[in-house]
Parts: sequence; C-alpha cells; structure tokens
Amino acid sequence: MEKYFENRLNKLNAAHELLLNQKNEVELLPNGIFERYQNPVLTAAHVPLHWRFDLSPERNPFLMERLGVNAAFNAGAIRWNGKYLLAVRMEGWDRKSYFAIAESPNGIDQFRFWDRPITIPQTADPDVNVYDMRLTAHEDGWVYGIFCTERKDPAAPEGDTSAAVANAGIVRSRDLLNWERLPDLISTSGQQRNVVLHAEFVNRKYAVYTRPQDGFINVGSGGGIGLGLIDDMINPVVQDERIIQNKHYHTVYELKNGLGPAPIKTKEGWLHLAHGVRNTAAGLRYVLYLFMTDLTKLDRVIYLPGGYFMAPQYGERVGDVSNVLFSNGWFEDEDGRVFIYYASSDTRMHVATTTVERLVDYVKNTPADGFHSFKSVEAINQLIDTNQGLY
Ligand code: M1P
Repeated sequence: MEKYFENRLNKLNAAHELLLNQKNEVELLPNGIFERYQNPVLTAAHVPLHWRFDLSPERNPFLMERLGVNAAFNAGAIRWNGKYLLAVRMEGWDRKSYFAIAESPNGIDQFRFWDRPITIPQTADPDVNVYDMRLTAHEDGWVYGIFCTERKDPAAPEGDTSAAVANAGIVRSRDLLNWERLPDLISTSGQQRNVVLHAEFVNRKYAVYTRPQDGFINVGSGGGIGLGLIDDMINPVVQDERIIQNKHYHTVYELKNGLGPAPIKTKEGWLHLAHGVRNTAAGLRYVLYLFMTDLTKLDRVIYLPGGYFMAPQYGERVGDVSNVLFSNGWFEDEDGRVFIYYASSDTRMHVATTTVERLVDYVKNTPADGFHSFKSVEAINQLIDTNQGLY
C-alpha cells in the first residue's frame, strides 16, 4: 500500500509541476486589437496539492482528494513589487467560493498560488459566499478588494432555498497578506454586484462604480453601470448614485452589464472594460466590451464602440456556466502593455495582451452601435468606400 501511495504522489507531483511550468504561446493570427494566449493561465488543477489532499499515508492510504477544487476564475489583478498577481475566485466542490493569490514572473504563464488562500474577516452577518474581487491600489495608500458577498434572502418565502441577496463586501490591505474588513457597502438602490473602486479621489471623496439590481440574478428595473461617491470607507454610504452607461435594446448589453476592473487612466480619458449580457435560447451570453469616460467628468462616456471587444471562442465557450467571458482584472505595465485577465465559462482564467495605445485607437475608431441592421450595413459600405483602390 505504501508503494501505491508513493507512486501516486510522485505522479501527481510530476503532473502538477509540468502544468505549472508549461510555457504559454501567443495565438497564431490575432485581430490587431489584442493577442490571446493558447493555454489558460489558471485552472482548478493549478491548486497546490497540499490544499486538496491529506498527504499522510496513514490517514489517507488511497491518496484521495479530500477538498476538491471545481474552478479558478474571475480574478482581480494587480502589478505588485515587480510581480504579476491575481486574486482568483476559487470554487470548491462544495460550491463555496473564496479568494487566493496566484503569482507569475511574467503575467503570461508560471502562475503559482501563495501558500494559503486569503482569510476574509467576517462582519456580524457572515458571508455565505464571496466572489469576484476587484483590486484597486487607491491613492490613499491602501489596496482595496471589493467583492460580492452573498447571503440567503431573509425575506424569502418558506421553502425557497435559492433566493439570495448580493452586496459589495470591502477589505483593504497594505501587503496583500493581511486584510482588514470594512463594513459592507451601504446603498439605497437594491442589491449590488460588480462594484469597483476608482483609484483616485474625486472632489476628495471615494468614487465607486456600481450595478444596482432588483433581484439576485435579474437586474429588473435596475441595472446599468452606476457611479456614486463615498465620504469615508469606514462608513461606506454611496451618495449621488447615477447610471452612466445603461443596458440597451438589441445590443450586447441588452439584459444587463457590469464594470470589470477599475478603469485605466490614459491621456484621452479613463478606459473601461465591462461585461454585457444578452439572453439566447441556450441561456445567457456574456461578452466583454470597452468604453471611455472623460478624465475629469467621470460620469461622461466619451467613446462607446459598438459590439463586443472579446467574446468566448472554441473551448472558452464550454464550462460550468457556458458561453461566458467575464473579466474583473487588468493592469497597465510600465512599458504601456496591458494585461487583460479574463475567465471563460465560470471555469478557468486566461490572459490577453495589448497596449494602451491600441485600446485608445480601438475605442476612438470603432464605429458606435447604430442600433439598426440598416445602420450596420451603412457602416460596412462606408468602410468599403474608403477602401476603394486599396484591395
Ligand atoms: O455566471 C456569469 C456571471 O454571473 C454574475 O455576473 P452578473 O452579476 O454581472 O450577471 C456573477 O455571478 C459572476 O461571478 C459570473 O461569472
């Protein structure tokens, strides 16, 4: 039996090391806007063996996986002390999500989890589930993590074991190891998901992007990407919340939308990455899109390219919640490269790279949605006309 244990452990360790050291290659024919990479950067299989297996041959002679991991997805991202870090949404076999930091030397491959997952301190009303952390290095000196905290709906009728309430939980840290829990977001506009902290003060206040919604899944009469102000993160009351980019009939964000990571500052405006959702006969389809807001008037959208920026393709389409791309992590490197971390189908993490220059070009020069098929054909004809003599 001991031989069996030893052989199995050797095989598990070898396969794990092979996976963690796998080189990631760029896709063969990118679209000019960004480059995808061929392998996911993180999956459930990247999780250290000592989180999953009892490694004692006495206690676990069959070397069974005791605490399995179902998925590694929807990661916040930050450039930190020369390293590329992700605050990953981990989901166990028990359906509970939690966060763990994974680190890479280059942002493209060789991601390894730190020794333990993050312990999130609890408020008086414990979180049932936590997910989708956005990391913001704020100019006040703290790194904030804003995530969705989910609890059973206390108003749910008896027998309804699914109804839930979503709100934004808030933690902050100076070393990404020790996290201080602040009170949950206080807003008067119903449930909240996809809440993101802006990195700079706005009129000496904190600014947050929100996504008010009536229900847990359905945004109802709520929805849209909102912007509000907070005086003090110790008492995070959202004031003056207003919708700055709304859902719209027959677009990629017809049903709902939500901001991804905190926006990137450019000379021309704030670059935003968001997800848009529409309904189909096969269920909801989540794609990513970009827009830009004014540098000083944060509630003014100045560019909104039509359609999606990135949609699920090939194997990305399949997973626990198929046909979903979701991103809550990106950053700009010192050299102007942008690393976009996105999850496919609520299952695994990927990376795409581009530059600020290319993204600014994309938001400025991609035609806006004309909201009618006729307008789409008009835009194609315009392009064909300007291409005369060039093809
Ligand atoms: O399953 C797709 C996504 O659904 C939710 O996002 P949203 O609130 O915008 O619809 C979240 O649960 C997210 O984690 C998930 O990826």
